[in-house]
Amino acid sequence: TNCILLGAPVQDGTGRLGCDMGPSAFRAAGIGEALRSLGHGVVDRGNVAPAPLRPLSHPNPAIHALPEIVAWTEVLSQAVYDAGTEGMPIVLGGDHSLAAGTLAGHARLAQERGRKLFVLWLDAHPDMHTLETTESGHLHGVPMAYALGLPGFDGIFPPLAAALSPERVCMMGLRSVDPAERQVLAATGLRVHDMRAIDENGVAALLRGFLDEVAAQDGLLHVSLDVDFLDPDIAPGVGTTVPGGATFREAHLIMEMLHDSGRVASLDLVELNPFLDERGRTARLMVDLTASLMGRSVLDRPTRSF
Ligand code: DIR
Ligand code: MN
Ligand code: MN
Ligand code: MN
Repeated sequence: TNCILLGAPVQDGTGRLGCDMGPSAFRAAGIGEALRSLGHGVVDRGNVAPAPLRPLSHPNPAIHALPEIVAWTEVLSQAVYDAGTEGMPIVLGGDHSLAAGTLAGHARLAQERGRKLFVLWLDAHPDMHTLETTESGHLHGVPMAYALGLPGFDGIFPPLAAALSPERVCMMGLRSVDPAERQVLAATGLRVHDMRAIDENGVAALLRGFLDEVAAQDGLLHVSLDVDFLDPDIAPGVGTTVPGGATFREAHLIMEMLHDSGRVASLDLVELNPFLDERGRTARLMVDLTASLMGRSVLDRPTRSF
């Protein structure tokens, strides 16, 4: 695979500083070497530069940094689109608001190829607020609502080539859902596997159901990995830790199964805050998970056909 690394030092979508150091930390933790050692081509395009700001406002007074996040959305949508025409975009975040841009870019790529875009969202949070419902006003809480084409983004965020279909989205790891998000999740009917579902069924059975569907529809799969999907004991380097997250082996198993599926077209690594990390430990874990996704395995084993 021709891996194209794009740094996205976005931090205005959260309530604290530090995510802008994420791309550097992923590089220092050896993401490029890890991919090369697996036989992949790696091109590091450096960090994407933010677009100029336009004045923008919204009646919801809680919202922070709307012009900044809209500008990132525009520039990242184009950068991911360009990278996707040449290889597999791997975006080094940056907070999760960057997914507004990457999902817009992937939607355009999939649309032009006549393929169906599927999204695996690995996160403690659904990030499903609209601009009207967000109470924190942190725009890392809205990218999924935007990508699904929920109302209220028109004329503020860039138009989508195609809205994501809810039945092509699978969320795993949820354990912090705001009331407004809970309503929307129930109404739109995406596949949602909270931590209780993982406890009861295990990640393998849940993920297999989704991957079977991706294969049946010959889909392109985008993976969005938020650091807070992981348990804070193994991944402390994030501003929004929530207890009771995915374990080391649950996370690696998901990545190993994703590799075997052969369906992953793009990856976002988000919410790493190196200022909160313990000597690069969370950055290294995210790099190791990426390596599992890209083919690192303990033993050779026959690939299950999905
Ligand atoms: C909360 C927390 N739902 C909010 N969101 C996220 O601010 O809207 N934390 N995404 O990582
Ligand atoms: Mn998130
Ligand atoms: Mn999160
Ligand atoms: Mn927040």
